Amino acid sequence: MEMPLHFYKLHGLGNDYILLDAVKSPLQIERLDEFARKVCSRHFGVGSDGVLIAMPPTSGDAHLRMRIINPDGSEAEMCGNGIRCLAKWAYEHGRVKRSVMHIETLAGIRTVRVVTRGRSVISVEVNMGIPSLKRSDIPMRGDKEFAIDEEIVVDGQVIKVTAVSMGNPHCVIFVEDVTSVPVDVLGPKIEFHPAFPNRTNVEFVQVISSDRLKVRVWERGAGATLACGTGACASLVASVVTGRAKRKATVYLPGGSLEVHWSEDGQVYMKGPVEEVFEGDINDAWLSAALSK
Ligand code: ZDP
Repeated sequence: MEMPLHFYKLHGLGNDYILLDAVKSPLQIERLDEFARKVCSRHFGVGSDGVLIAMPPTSGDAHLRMRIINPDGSEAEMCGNGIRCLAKWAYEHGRVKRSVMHIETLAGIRTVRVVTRGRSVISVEVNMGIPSLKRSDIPMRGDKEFAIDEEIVVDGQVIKVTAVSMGNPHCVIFVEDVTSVPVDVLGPKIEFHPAFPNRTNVEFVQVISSDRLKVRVWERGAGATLACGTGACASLVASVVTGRAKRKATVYLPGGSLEVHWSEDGQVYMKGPVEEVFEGDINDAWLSAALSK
Protein backbone atom coordinates (compact mmCIF):
# COMPACT_ATOMS: atom_id res chain seq x y z
CA MET A 1 0.00 0.00 0.00
CA GLU A 2 1.98 3.04 -1.18
CA MET A 3 -0.59 5.80 -0.73
CA PRO A 4 -2.38 6.79 2.49
CA LEU A 5 -6.02 5.66 2.36
CA HIS A 6 -8.35 8.65 2.04
CA PHE A 7 -11.70 8.44 3.81
CA TYR A 8 -14.78 10.56 4.51
CA LYS A 9 -16.63 10.60 7.85
CA LEU A 10 -20.40 11.10 7.78
CA HIS A 11 -23.33 10.37 10.05
CA GLY A 12 -27.09 10.16 10.03
CA LEU A 13 -28.44 11.09 13.49
CA GLY A 14 -25.15 10.07 15.08
CA ASN A 15 -25.06 6.66 13.33
CA ASP A 16 -21.65 7.32 11.89
CA TYR A 17 -19.75 5.81 9.00
CA ILE A 18 -16.32 5.83 7.43
CA LEU A 19 -16.85 6.09 3.68
CA LEU A 20 -14.25 4.85 1.22
CA ASP A 21 -14.31 5.93 -2.41
CA ALA A 22 -13.85 2.90 -4.65
CA VAL A 23 -15.64 4.58 -7.57
CA LYS A 24 -12.53 6.04 -9.15
CA SER A 25 -10.26 3.10 -8.40
CA PRO A 26 -10.70 -0.24 -6.64
CA LEU A 27 -9.72 -0.55 -2.98
CA GLN A 28 -6.40 -2.25 -2.34
CA ILE A 29 -7.72 -3.90 0.86
CA GLU A 30 -7.83 -7.70 0.78
CA ARG A 31 -9.57 -8.29 4.10
CA LEU A 32 -12.43 -5.78 4.46
CA ASP A 33 -13.66 -7.62 7.55
CA GLU A 34 -10.32 -7.24 9.31
CA PHE A 35 -10.02 -3.64 8.13
CA ALA A 36 -13.51 -2.80 9.51
CA ARG A 37 -12.77 -4.45 12.87
CA LYS A 38 -9.66 -2.30 13.27
CA VAL A 39 -10.72 1.01 11.72
CA CYS A 40 -14.11 1.18 13.49
CA SER A 41 -12.41 1.10 16.90
CA ARG A 42 -12.99 4.45 18.61
CA HIS A 43 -9.68 4.10 20.45
CA PHE A 44 -7.31 2.29 18.14
CA GLY A 45 -8.76 3.39 14.79
CA VAL A 46 -10.87 6.18 13.29
CA GLY A 47 -14.03 5.06 15.09
CA SER A 48 -17.46 4.48 13.54
CA ASP A 49 -20.59 2.30 13.46
CA GLY A 50 -19.34 0.77 10.22
CA VAL A 51 -17.63 1.19 6.86
CA LEU A 52 -19.41 2.23 3.66
CA ILE A 53 -17.79 1.50 0.32
CA ALA A 54 -18.90 3.45 -2.73
CA MET A 55 -18.32 1.42 -5.91
CA PRO A 56 -19.23 1.54 -9.58
CA PRO A 57 -22.59 -0.19 -10.22
CA THR A 58 -22.74 -3.68 -11.70
CA SER A 59 -26.31 -3.03 -12.90
CA GLY A 60 -27.05 -0.63 -15.73
CA ASP A 61 -30.04 0.61 -13.73
CA ALA A 62 -27.91 1.98 -10.89
CA HIS A 63 -25.64 5.02 -10.54
CA LEU A 64 -23.57 3.59 -7.69
CA ARG A 65 -23.14 0.44 -5.63
CA MET A 66 -22.89 0.52 -1.83
CA ARG A 67 -21.40 -2.09 0.48
CA ILE A 68 -21.73 -1.79 4.26
CA ILE A 69 -19.40 -3.57 6.68
CA ASN A 70 -20.28 -3.63 10.39
CA PRO A 71 -17.60 -3.02 13.05
CA ASP A 72 -17.48 -6.77 13.74
CA GLY A 73 -16.54 -7.38 10.10
CA SER A 74 -19.93 -8.76 9.02
CA GLU A 75 -21.46 -7.38 5.82
CA ALA A 76 -25.05 -6.15 5.93
CA GLU A 77 -27.57 -6.40 3.10
CA MET A 78 -28.83 -2.83 3.48
CA CYS A 79 -28.36 0.30 5.53
CA GLY A 80 -30.72 3.23 5.99
CA ASN A 81 -28.59 5.91 7.61
CA GLY A 82 -25.63 4.71 5.59
CA ILE A 83 -27.35 5.11 2.23
CA ARG A 84 -28.26 8.68 3.16
CA CYS A 85 -24.58 9.33 3.93
CA LEU A 86 -23.54 7.79 0.60
CA ALA A 87 -26.09 9.86 -1.34
CA LYS A 88 -24.92 13.12 0.24
CA TRP A 89 -21.27 12.23 -0.42
CA ALA A 90 -21.94 11.20 -4.03
CA TYR A 91 -23.85 14.41 -4.79
CA GLU A 92 -21.52 16.87 -3.03
CA HIS A 93 -18.32 15.23 -4.30
CA GLY A 94 -19.62 15.03 -7.85
CA ARG A 95 -19.73 11.24 -8.21
CA VAL A 96 -23.39 11.45 -9.24
CA LYS A 97 -24.70 14.66 -10.76
CA ARG A 98 -28.39 13.94 -10.10
CA SER A 99 -30.63 14.58 -7.14
CA VAL A 100 -32.40 11.25 -7.63
CA MET A 101 -30.03 8.29 -7.56
CA HIS A 102 -30.40 4.53 -7.81
CA ILE A 103 -28.03 2.78 -5.42
CA GLU A 104 -27.25 -0.92 -5.74
CA THR A 105 -27.15 -2.85 -2.46
CA LEU A 106 -27.12 -6.52 -1.51
CA ALA A 107 -30.86 -6.09 -0.81
CA GLY A 108 -31.48 -4.74 -4.32
CA ILE A 109 -31.54 -1.28 -5.91
CA ARG A 110 -32.75 1.53 -3.68
CA THR A 111 -33.80 4.98 -4.94
CA VAL A 112 -32.73 8.03 -2.98
CA ARG A 113 -33.54 11.74 -3.43
CA VAL A 114 -31.24 14.39 -1.98
CA VAL A 115 -32.75 17.61 -0.62
CA THR A 116 -30.35 20.50 -1.13
CA ARG A 117 -29.79 24.00 0.17
CA GLY A 118 -27.47 25.59 -2.39
CA ARG A 119 -24.83 22.95 -3.09
CA SER A 120 -25.27 21.25 0.28
CA VAL A 121 -27.40 18.18 0.86
CA ILE A 122 -29.33 18.79 4.07
CA SER A 123 -31.50 15.69 4.06
CA VAL A 124 -32.16 12.59 2.01
CA GLU A 125 -35.36 10.69 1.28
CA VAL A 126 -34.93 6.95 0.67
CA ASN A 127 -37.30 4.45 -0.87
CA MET A 128 -36.39 1.59 1.47
CA GLY A 129 -38.28 -0.93 -0.63
CA ILE A 130 -41.00 -3.38 0.32
CA PRO A 131 -40.64 -4.93 3.79
CA SER A 132 -41.21 -8.60 4.34
CA LEU A 133 -42.74 -10.24 7.39
CA LYS A 134 -42.27 -13.75 6.03
CA ARG A 135 -40.24 -15.79 8.47
CA SER A 136 -38.26 -17.27 5.57
CA ASP A 137 -37.25 -13.75 4.43
CA ILE A 138 -36.01 -12.59 7.84
CA PRO A 139 -34.68 -15.39 8.18
CA MET A 140 -36.12 -16.76 11.42
CA ARG A 141 -36.55 -20.36 12.51
CA GLY A 142 -40.04 -21.61 13.43
CA ASP A 143 -43.21 -23.02 11.90
CA LYS A 144 -45.65 -20.19 11.29
CA GLU A 145 -45.33 -18.09 8.12
CA PHE A 146 -45.04 -14.85 10.09
CA ALA A 147 -43.63 -13.97 13.51
CA ILE A 148 -46.04 -11.25 14.65
CA ASP A 149 -46.31 -10.73 18.41
CA GLU A 150 -44.75 -14.20 18.71
CA GLU A 151 -43.21 -15.38 21.95
CA ILE A 152 -39.54 -16.34 22.13
CA VAL A 153 -37.64 -17.35 25.27
CA VAL A 154 -34.56 -15.30 26.13
CA ASP A 155 -32.68 -16.49 29.21
CA GLY A 156 -35.85 -18.06 30.58
CA GLN A 157 -37.79 -14.83 29.99
CA VAL A 158 -40.73 -14.90 27.52
CA ILE A 159 -40.54 -11.96 25.12
CA LYS A 160 -43.06 -11.08 22.40
CA VAL A 161 -41.37 -10.18 19.12
CA THR A 162 -42.34 -9.12 15.60
CA ALA A 163 -39.79 -9.96 12.91
CA VAL A 164 -39.40 -7.70 9.85
CA SER A 165 -36.95 -7.76 6.96
CA MET A 166 -35.91 -4.47 5.38
CA GLY A 167 -33.40 -6.44 3.37
CA ASN A 168 -31.62 -6.93 6.68
CA PRO A 169 -33.20 -8.71 9.67
CA HIS A 170 -35.01 -6.91 12.50
CA CYS A 171 -36.58 -8.18 15.71
CA VAL A 172 -39.02 -5.59 17.09
CA ILE A 173 -40.08 -5.65 20.75
CA PHE A 174 -42.80 -3.35 22.12
CA VAL A 175 -42.19 -1.98 25.61
CA GLU A 176 -43.92 0.47 27.96
CA ASP A 177 -40.81 2.58 28.55
CA VAL A 178 -37.72 2.35 26.29
CA THR A 179 -35.60 4.29 28.77
CA SER A 180 -35.84 1.44 31.26
CA VAL A 181 -34.84 -1.37 28.84
CA PRO A 182 -31.40 -2.92 29.51
CA VAL A 183 -30.51 -2.66 25.80
CA ASP A 184 -26.85 -3.67 26.33
CA VAL A 185 -27.95 -6.84 28.16
CA LEU A 186 -30.99 -7.93 26.14
CA GLY A 187 -29.69 -6.70 22.78
CA PRO A 188 -26.88 -9.22 22.29
CA LYS A 189 -28.95 -12.08 23.70
CA ILE A 190 -31.53 -11.48 20.97
CA GLU A 191 -28.98 -10.62 18.26
CA PHE A 192 -27.43 -14.07 18.79
CA HIS A 193 -30.69 -15.91 19.59
CA PRO A 194 -30.81 -19.33 17.85
CA ALA A 195 -34.09 -18.31 16.17
CA PHE A 196 -32.06 -16.01 13.88
CA PRO A 197 -29.58 -17.98 11.73
CA ASN A 198 -28.09 -14.74 10.34
CA ARG A 199 -28.39 -12.96 13.71
CA THR A 200 -30.63 -9.87 13.84
CA ASN A 201 -30.88 -6.18 14.61
CA VAL A 202 -33.05 -5.52 17.66
CA GLU A 203 -35.45 -2.59 18.16
CA PHE A 204 -37.19 -1.71 21.43
CA VAL A 205 -40.26 0.39 20.60
CA GLN A 206 -42.43 2.55 22.84
CA VAL A 207 -45.58 3.71 21.04
CA ILE A 208 -46.13 7.33 22.11
CA SER A 209 -49.13 7.74 19.82
CA SER A 210 -50.37 6.28 16.53
CA ASP A 211 -47.92 8.52 14.65
CA ARG A 212 -45.02 8.82 17.10
CA LEU A 213 -42.65 5.99 18.07
CA LYS A 214 -39.73 6.12 20.48
CA VAL A 215 -37.07 3.54 19.57
CA ARG A 216 -33.76 2.29 20.92
CA VAL A 217 -31.63 -0.02 18.79
CA TRP A 218 -29.13 -2.79 19.32
CA GLU A 219 -27.56 -3.31 15.88
CA ARG A 220 -26.32 -6.63 14.53
CA GLY A 221 -22.56 -6.43 14.34
CA ALA A 222 -22.41 -2.93 15.81
CA GLY A 223 -24.09 -2.91 19.22
CA ALA A 224 -26.15 -0.02 20.63
CA THR A 225 -26.21 2.88 18.16
CA LEU A 226 -27.79 6.35 18.26
CA ALA A 227 -29.98 5.58 15.27
CA CYS A 228 -30.74 2.93 12.69
CA GLY A 229 -32.59 3.73 9.50
CA THR A 230 -33.64 0.22 8.58
CA GLY A 231 -34.51 -0.28 12.25
CA ALA A 232 -36.77 2.78 12.26
CA CYS A 233 -38.58 1.42 9.18
CA ALA A 234 -38.91 -2.05 10.70
CA SER A 235 -40.30 -0.47 13.88
CA LEU A 236 -42.99 1.36 11.91
CA VAL A 237 -43.94 -1.73 9.88
CA ALA A 238 -44.20 -3.86 13.03
CA SER A 239 -46.30 -1.13 14.72
CA VAL A 240 -48.71 -1.04 11.75
CA VAL A 241 -49.16 -4.83 11.43
CA THR A 242 -49.81 -5.14 15.18
CA GLY A 243 -52.36 -2.32 15.06
CA ARG A 244 -50.31 0.08 17.17
CA ALA A 245 -49.62 2.83 14.64
CA LYS A 246 -50.76 4.47 11.42
CA ARG A 247 -48.69 4.07 8.24
CA LYS A 248 -46.92 7.42 8.67
CA ALA A 249 -44.99 8.26 11.83
CA THR A 250 -42.13 10.18 13.32
CA VAL A 251 -39.60 7.78 14.80
CA TYR A 252 -37.64 9.26 17.71
CA LEU A 253 -34.22 7.67 18.25
CA PRO A 254 -31.53 8.72 20.74
CA GLY A 255 -29.69 10.58 17.93
CA GLY A 256 -32.74 12.35 16.52
CA SER A 257 -35.88 11.69 14.50
CA LEU A 258 -36.75 10.17 11.13
CA GLU A 259 -39.97 10.49 9.14
CA VAL A 260 -41.15 7.06 8.01
CA HIS A 261 -44.10 6.27 5.73
CA TRP A 262 -45.23 2.79 4.71
CA SER A 263 -47.00 3.87 1.61
CA GLU A 264 -50.12 2.24 0.18
CA ASP A 265 -47.95 1.11 -2.76
CA GLY A 266 -46.12 -1.15 -0.30
CA GLN A 267 -42.84 0.78 -0.34
CA VAL A 268 -41.41 2.25 2.87
CA TYR A 269 -40.12 5.83 2.55
CA MET A 270 -37.70 7.25 5.11
CA LYS A 271 -36.46 10.84 5.30
CA GLY A 272 -33.82 12.30 7.57
CA PRO A 273 -30.78 14.54 7.95
CA VAL A 274 -27.19 13.70 7.13
CA GLU A 275 -23.85 15.41 7.81
CA GLU A 276 -20.32 15.10 6.57
CA VAL A 277 -17.99 15.88 9.47
CA PHE A 278 -14.48 15.55 8.04
CA GLU A 279 -12.24 13.72 5.64
CA GLY A 280 -8.82 12.34 6.33
CA ASP A 281 -6.05 9.91 5.45
CA ILE A 282 -5.28 6.64 7.16
CA ASN A 283 -1.55 6.42 7.11
CA ASP A 284 0.35 3.63 5.52
CA ALA A 285 2.05 2.39 8.67
CA TRP A 286 -1.20 2.05 10.60
CA LEU A 287 -2.86 0.26 7.70
CA SER A 288 -0.02 -2.20 7.18
CA ALA A 289 0.12 -2.97 10.89
CA ALA A 290 -3.67 -3.28 11.19
CA LEU A 291 -3.94 -5.67 8.28
CA SER A 292 -0.90 -7.75 9.08
CA LYS A 293 -2.14 -9.30 12.35
O1 ZDP B 1 -28.14 -5.17 9.37
C1 ZDP B 1 -27.09 -4.84 9.99
O2 ZDP B 1 -26.17 -5.61 10.22
C2 ZDP B 1 -27.00 -3.40 10.43
N1 ZDP B 1 -26.07 -3.29 11.57
C3 ZDP B 1 -26.45 -2.61 9.24
C4 ZDP B 1 -26.43 -1.15 9.52
C5 ZDP B 1 -27.82 -0.63 9.55
C6 ZDP B 1 -27.81 0.91 9.67
N2 ZDP B 1 -27.41 1.33 10.96
C7 ZDP B 1 -29.12 1.46 9.25
O3 ZDP B 1 -29.25 2.68 9.50
O4 ZDP B 1 -29.95 0.76 8.67
C8 ZDP B 1 -26.81 1.50 8.76
